[in-house]
Amino acid sequence: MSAGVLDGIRSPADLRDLADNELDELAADIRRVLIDTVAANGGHLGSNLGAVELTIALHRVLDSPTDAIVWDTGHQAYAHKLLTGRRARFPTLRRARGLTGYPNRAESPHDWVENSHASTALSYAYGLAAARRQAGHAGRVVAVVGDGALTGGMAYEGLNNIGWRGLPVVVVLNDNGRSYAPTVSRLTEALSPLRVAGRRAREGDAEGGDAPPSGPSFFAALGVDYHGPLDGHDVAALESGLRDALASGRPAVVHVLTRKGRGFPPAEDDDDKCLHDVAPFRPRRYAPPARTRPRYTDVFSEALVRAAARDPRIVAITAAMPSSTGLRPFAEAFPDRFFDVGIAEQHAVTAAAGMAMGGLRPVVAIYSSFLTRALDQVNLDVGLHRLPVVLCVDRAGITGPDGPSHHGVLDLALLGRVPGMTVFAPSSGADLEAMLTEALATNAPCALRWPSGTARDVGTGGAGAGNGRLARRLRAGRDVCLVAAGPLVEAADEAAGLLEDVGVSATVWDMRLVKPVDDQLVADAGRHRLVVTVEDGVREGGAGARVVDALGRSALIPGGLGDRDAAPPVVVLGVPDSYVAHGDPVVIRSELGLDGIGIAAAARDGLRRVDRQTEFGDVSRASAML
Ligand SMILES: Cc1ncc(C[n+]2csc(CCOP(=O)(O)OP(=O)(O)O)c2C)c(N)n1
Repeated sequence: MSAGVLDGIRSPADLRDLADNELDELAADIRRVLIDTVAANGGHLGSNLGAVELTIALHRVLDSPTDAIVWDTGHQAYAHKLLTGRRARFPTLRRARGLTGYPNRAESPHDWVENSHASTALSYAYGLAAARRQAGHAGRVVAVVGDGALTGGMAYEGLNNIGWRGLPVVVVLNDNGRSYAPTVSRLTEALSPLRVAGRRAREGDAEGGDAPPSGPSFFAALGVDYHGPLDGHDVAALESGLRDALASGRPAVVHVLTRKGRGFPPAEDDDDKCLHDVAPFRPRRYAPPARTRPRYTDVFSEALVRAAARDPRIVAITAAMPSSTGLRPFAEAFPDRFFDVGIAEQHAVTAAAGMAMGGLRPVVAIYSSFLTRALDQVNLDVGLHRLPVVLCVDRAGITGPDGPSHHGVLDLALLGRVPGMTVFAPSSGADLEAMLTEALATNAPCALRWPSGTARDVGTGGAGAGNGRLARRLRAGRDVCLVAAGPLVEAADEAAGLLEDVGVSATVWDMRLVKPVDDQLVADAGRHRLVVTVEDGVREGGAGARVVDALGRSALIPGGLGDRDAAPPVVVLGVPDSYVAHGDPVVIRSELGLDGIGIAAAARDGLRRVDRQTEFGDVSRASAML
């Protein structure tokens, strides 16, 4: 796919000599490449289409990378990639070993930050500007933040500090009125009264109230100048506004109005999320992916609505992701019991604690990767107070093309550290509903975590699902005990089949609860020559580590291990202690040995080593984690 003016841009310096008509052509070229590439690979579409002119203007005014551009979240930096020497590799976007979906320091010196969690850019910019001031470095620092990301507490913490120290950071506020859904913010409403009037009229003025205080005075009070609002699709206007702000040498906000999805009608018209992020599609005729089988998210969505119809105390909270977390049907059925709090996970969790204190039964629907930001709140505000908050953790495990910051691999290890927290890991849709019912009936903190994708179907009538707080034995064998959590139960069952083919008899347990571990499971695992645990989270401190601990403790109880006098060795399979790159989740799991073949191979290898130990030494010496 060739793209006229864009193909001539090797670095930002090539942008400076373009005539006005060429700039228009360049913007059109970029949009074409964005649509075609995201259609092929999936990715962030609406946000990138809206930031094309802004990116061109930034790179014409600034001298990157001497001047630092820090993209908040980084999901909107595709045009930045195209203009900073990555045009040729762009078709590999989000593919294994290809370009990443966010800025990435290994890819380019123009990229500073690669964490892709929202609301951090102002803090990075503050730090960079402080370091540059100390070093006498003349490079300027610009943070580009969306109105959505500006709802996160860290953004305000950074802004407060930038103003207080008078650091010459320019904060470009890319205001398209949306996070995924319309942004929950009186501040950006105050800055964009016209846009807000339109939205309120469309929505029947659902959340009215007095006129909010004026935005510029808010910034002035913090010691930050305000420039704008500027038309975010007019390169000349943007350049002039940016130059003014940079020339002042003062902390400044440059307020830019953009349209999310600009130039692609299906994105502009998508009320749900302006095609913020999409799976691959046919570029000429966009259609949402057809789903035949329900995902875990869909099962949760329906189960929660059913539970809420029975219990009026149930309320649901999202941190700016109502549709992606499956809360849209709840919001429609119970608008007064639904809370979008903005991109503010910490606030979401503590707000849930407050609601539970007030007698409600809050459910926080959140992605695994974003929950970890609120761990202190989970530990102290929910855990210490023993409050009945239910954390419903989606996109757990290896998620795939979004890379290291989006894999949900820490939740089991971290949630397990919170005293009094029950942690459920459903391995099927039916079990998810059973666990949600159990969690909502528990007068203490609970978490359920599940992966993205289709829910395993174990039939109707509950025959294939577990109940209460019991683990479930799927197969009874003699040689090795496979203990699996959540989605890896299916892989463990497959491994047992492969082992049977080579004459190894395997037991398979579905843990169901990662915390507390069911005593029956521990007692049964203890009678095998080898235990292999499997989870799609970090090996260290996760579900497997809990099984090791439980086996070790039961070995100290007389008769705790039946007729064995030492706990069997345990192989703990999971995600290693490193950041896992982006790629196809099925391939990543297989590379990590977390599929049927990998589990079977680990079990055979473990058994061989145990047998060698038994032959040449004391079997009890094998009782460590292999
Ligand atoms: C801490 C955190 N929570 C949630 C997300 C998921 N997320 C990615 S982009 C986004 C919306 C961002 O809105 P905005 O900053 O206005 O950028 P836009 O896409 O509208 O340009 C959200 C909620 C995230 N990246 N980080």
